[in-house]
Amino acid sequence: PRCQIIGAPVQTGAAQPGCLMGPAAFRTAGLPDVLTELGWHVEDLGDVTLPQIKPVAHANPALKNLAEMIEWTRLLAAAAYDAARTCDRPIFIGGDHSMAAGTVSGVAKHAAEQGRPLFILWLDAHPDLHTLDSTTSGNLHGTPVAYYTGQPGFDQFPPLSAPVDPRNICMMGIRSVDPAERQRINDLGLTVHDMRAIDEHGIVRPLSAFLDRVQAANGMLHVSLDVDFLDPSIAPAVGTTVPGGATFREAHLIMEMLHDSDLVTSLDLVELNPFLDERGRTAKLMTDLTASLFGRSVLDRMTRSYA
Ligand code: DIR
Ligand code: MN
Ligand code: MN
Ligand code: MN
Repeated sequence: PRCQIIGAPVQTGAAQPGCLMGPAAFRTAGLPDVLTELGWHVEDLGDVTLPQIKPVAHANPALKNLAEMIEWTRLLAAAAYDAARTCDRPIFIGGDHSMAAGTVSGVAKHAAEQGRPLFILWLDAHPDLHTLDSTTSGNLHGTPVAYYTGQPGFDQFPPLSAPVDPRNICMMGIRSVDPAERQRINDLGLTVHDMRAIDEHGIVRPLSAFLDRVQAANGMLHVSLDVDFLDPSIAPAVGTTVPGGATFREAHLIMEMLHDSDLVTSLDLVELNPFLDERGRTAKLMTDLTASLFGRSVLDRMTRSYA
């Protein structure tokens, strides 16, 4: 199988700088070599770079770096579309989560051309469901899900060729939701397993149910892994830590089940801020989680254990 790695040094969507260094940290942690050792043919396409751009005006005075997000979305959507057509499973190494406006809309275009529905597994403390009008922080990493599902108000952005159906989105790990996002979750019908639900039911049953839906629909599956999905005690290198996140084993089990399912067609690794890390600890954990998704296991397993 073939995998392409695309660096997205985006940090204009986050409140504090540092995600710019994310792609370099993933490479330093050995991500390409780890995947090669697992039998993948890996091609590192390097980093996408942003040209000089002019500011873009908006009625919401809180918005920060709107022009940058618009241009990143354009560039990353094109790169993601090409990668999804060319290889079996592109990995987009970030970069803050605003980059998912581009990566998801790009792979969505490819899925639509294949006549297959795109499903999203969003692993995050936050639903990132603000529109440009509802965000009060103005940090645009809180908005990609609203963009790629086609919510109103993104007229200055590249037009979506294939909006993602909100009912095909499953979120896990959620524990910080703003009022406007809470309302939108109810209105749009996303599946959201907050940390309360994971405490009560674990991750196996909800994830199996979602993977069964993807399989039954012959869907493509994009996984978007935000560092803050993980508990800050094991993953400190993120600007928006929220206590009570996923444990080491919960996170690995999700990745192992995703591998067993063989359904994943693209992956985002986002919000790593190496400036906040402890000797590469978070970069290494994110790399190890990716290895689990790409087939690293303790023993040979003869059966798919998630079903
Ligand atoms: C908060 C935090 N909901 C905001 N968002 C995110 O600023 O909109 N943090 N995505 O990672
Ligand atoms: Mn493909
Ligand atoms: Mn996020
Ligand atoms: Mn988050």
